[in-house]
Amino acid sequence: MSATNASTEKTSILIIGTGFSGLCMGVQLKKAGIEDFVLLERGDDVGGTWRDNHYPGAACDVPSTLYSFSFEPNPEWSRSFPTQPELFEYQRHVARKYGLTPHVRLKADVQECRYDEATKRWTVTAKDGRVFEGSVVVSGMGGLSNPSYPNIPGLDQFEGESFHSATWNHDFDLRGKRVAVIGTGASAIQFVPQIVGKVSELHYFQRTPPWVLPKADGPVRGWEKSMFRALPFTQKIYRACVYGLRECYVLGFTTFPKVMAAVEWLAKAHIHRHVKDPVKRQQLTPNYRAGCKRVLLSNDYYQAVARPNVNLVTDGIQEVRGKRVVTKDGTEREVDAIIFGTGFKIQELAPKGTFIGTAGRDLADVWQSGVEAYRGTTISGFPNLFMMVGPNTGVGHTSIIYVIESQARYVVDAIKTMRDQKLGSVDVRPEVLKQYNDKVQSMLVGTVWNNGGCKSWYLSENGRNNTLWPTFTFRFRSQLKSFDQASYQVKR
Ligand code: N01
Repeated sequence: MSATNASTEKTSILIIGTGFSGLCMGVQLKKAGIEDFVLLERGDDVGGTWRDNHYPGAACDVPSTLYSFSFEPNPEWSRSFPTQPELFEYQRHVARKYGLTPHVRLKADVQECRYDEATKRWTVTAKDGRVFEGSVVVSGMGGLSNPSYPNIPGLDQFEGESFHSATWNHDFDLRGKRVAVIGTGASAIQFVPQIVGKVSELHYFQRTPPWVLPKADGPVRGWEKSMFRALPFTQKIYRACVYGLRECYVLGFTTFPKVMAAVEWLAKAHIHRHVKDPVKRQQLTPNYRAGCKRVLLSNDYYQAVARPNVNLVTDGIQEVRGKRVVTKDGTEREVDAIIFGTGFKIQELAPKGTFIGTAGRDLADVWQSGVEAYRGTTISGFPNLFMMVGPNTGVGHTSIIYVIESQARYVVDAIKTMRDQKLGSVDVRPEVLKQYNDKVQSMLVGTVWNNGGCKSWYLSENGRNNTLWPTFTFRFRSQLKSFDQASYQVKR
């Protein structure tokens, strides 16, 4: 049943999210001459993850020249690795320059997308009651949109201030406060060095230490910017070199995991150089193969943890009592604030009730038996739904924007095919979906992500890797070169 009513906004293509995925889709549709689309954004500005994650020190660990759209090179990047404010501004610039702003509906927090088999259209309902209707839905919600909180008894009754890295409370003055930080992932290693000099005590709760390498970061020099401005091809060449070099890492992750021993050696030297306390050194040294979890980059992390006001706690947290965090060994630590660097609900690409396909099936239920999509983009039983950065599209070594651009090209080609051939719906064949995923899973066997001796969010609870792309990203791009209609059941 469609929830269509008089105030329903009708269009052809509904894009959910205005992060890099949504923006890229919008630009590519415009370039293809398609104007009848709407971008639904739950926030009050475009930008997605890079709008929301404004914690101190937020930056990207992929070089700026690669972490940007190929069609919109930016000669003005101030650093080799872009910071959050610059990335957010870049996204706003893209929205303005490519005329996407009139297509954006802000504060449209999507609650449900429901497919109607009779009309072959999707009805999308926002939490504030607004209704949108279109024949195609492109989900650019991404996996890093919903913060994940640890399940610790008593946490909801904590008597101090608490917030997540993705919902940072800048009004809370950390100066002189006793602070607990839970989590030691990509976000925490960026904000801990920023706050350690302000707080009086930092109790840093580490479950698994990450491998951290030095970051080859620094300001982009004036002459480099001038060169990129005057001779844009030089930035393209630079980007291609960065891309090519990073693709070589894939060999270490997939084919020769022993090569990762060199990464471990470098990371251990990094610890040795900045951490003099032998106990902390040992606590900070991982016991799994580098690459099993995302390898992190920082030039100030170990110096921060080495400071005397940092108490690195490796005992698990048992409960929170009043203002105290109690660990399993019975130690109680009183704190004024808890900051969560505990990541995102990455396995929740389709929260229950969000995508209802043919025969009223909920994608969350369909995915109970395994999160999978064809070419990371389409799912049987969910016609005309395209998922950006879907299952097995994640990358740990290069820019996700490369993946996003590859998918956008495929989706635009699918939409053009539907229009040219007057197709009402395209639904990937179940046998094609299965065959594809069997292949992807077989390629992941033996990789450092599946066998590196760690427990990471790359793997689901049953140990299946439905997060990462298993090989070179140019192979991903090549399979998404054009829409392969024969893999789909089509209805006119
Ligand atoms: O989250 P994470 P993040 N009790 O999932 C710990 C991207 N990113 O927000 O390792 C105690 O990496 C958890 O411990 P363990 C990037 O893709 C990109 O830092 O599971 N601890 C871990 O230490 C990244 O991967 C950039 O044992 C708990 C931490 O919390 C993704 O965002 C920059 C716990 C979570 O680490 C997420 O990064 C920043 C519990 N119950 C982020 N639950 C770029 O530069 C979790 N932890 C592109």
